[in-house]
Amino acid sequence: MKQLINLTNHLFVQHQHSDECLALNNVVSQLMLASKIVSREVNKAGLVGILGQTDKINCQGERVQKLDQYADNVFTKLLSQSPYVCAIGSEERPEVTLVENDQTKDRQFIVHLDPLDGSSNVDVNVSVGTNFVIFKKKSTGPTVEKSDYLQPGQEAVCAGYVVYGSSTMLVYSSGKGVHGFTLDPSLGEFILSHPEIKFPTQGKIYSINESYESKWKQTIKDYIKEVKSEDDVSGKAKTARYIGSLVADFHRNLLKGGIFLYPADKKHPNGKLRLLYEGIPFAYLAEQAGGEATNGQQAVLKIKPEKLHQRIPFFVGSKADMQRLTTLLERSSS
Ligand code: P6P
Repeated sequence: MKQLINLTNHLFVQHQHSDECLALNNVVSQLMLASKIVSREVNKAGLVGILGQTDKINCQGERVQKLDQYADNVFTKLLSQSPYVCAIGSEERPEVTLVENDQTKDRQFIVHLDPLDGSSNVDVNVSVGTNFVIFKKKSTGPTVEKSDYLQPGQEAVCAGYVVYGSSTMLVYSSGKGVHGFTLDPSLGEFILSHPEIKFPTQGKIYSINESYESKWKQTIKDYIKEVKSEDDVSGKAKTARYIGSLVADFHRNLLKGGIFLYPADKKHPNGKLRLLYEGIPFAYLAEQAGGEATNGQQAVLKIKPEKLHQRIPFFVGSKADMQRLTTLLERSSS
């Protein structure tokens, strides 16, 4: 029989069965269970009247999709049931959800997540996903401090995403490389299908919403013009791929090579994407896979978050492509 490695066992083996790994494994198991439940609903959304929008506007000022709300409830509830989670930050909630009880000494992990990234695409059957990052509580007291849930990405102990697409895949890293697991619905297990994923050092793809071109800084205009020509670092013009779902755009570029750009512009002066649960998960994976991620000035993983829903300009991709963009951005700022 072909070797079957599930995510639970993979995490154990990666961390030599350490005690901390037992606790982390429990948190990841809750994330897996929640993602299986969300996957089931996403895959039959058109049949159960869960498509479309609610009458709510979330703390981002965005219309809440029915599946956004559903996914947020499932992930928050299941993470709160872990004896090791003390706080949950969600795109759908203005404040952090504190999981208080009298055994807070065991509650050592904070989880930030976007329960359903790209959800506006669900109604048209485009892949969506769940992005997450896990931090370890640093303060020693019984309560969760702001410094515990506003840590830079370089302090993360685990990060990843689930992409609900032609198959449901969970891609994660706990600091020892990037590994992809495909959900086998007949087993209800995430089985290792993409071990040791590496970002190709340069890519044939560039991803950006070109409808905003008139709002970009000149450097971004110059870079996008360059990648469309033989002046690209690869010596060949890149092809455009942009689906409007970060998790889907990132997953494709991670496997095939390329660069994703969401710059600041006149409409989004600080960028659109959120640092804690969009920037950091993908930046953590990108660096673990040999790629890079910046906000245009510094590595995303070095940014100290000031607010839960802080937005950043976001650039992530293959090393050679990111280094070329960084050179142009540094030159324009000097
Ligand atoms: P735009 C989805 O709403 C999202 O947060 C990301 O998943 C996606 O990359 C981005 O916004 C798309 O934004 O402005 O191009 O529609």
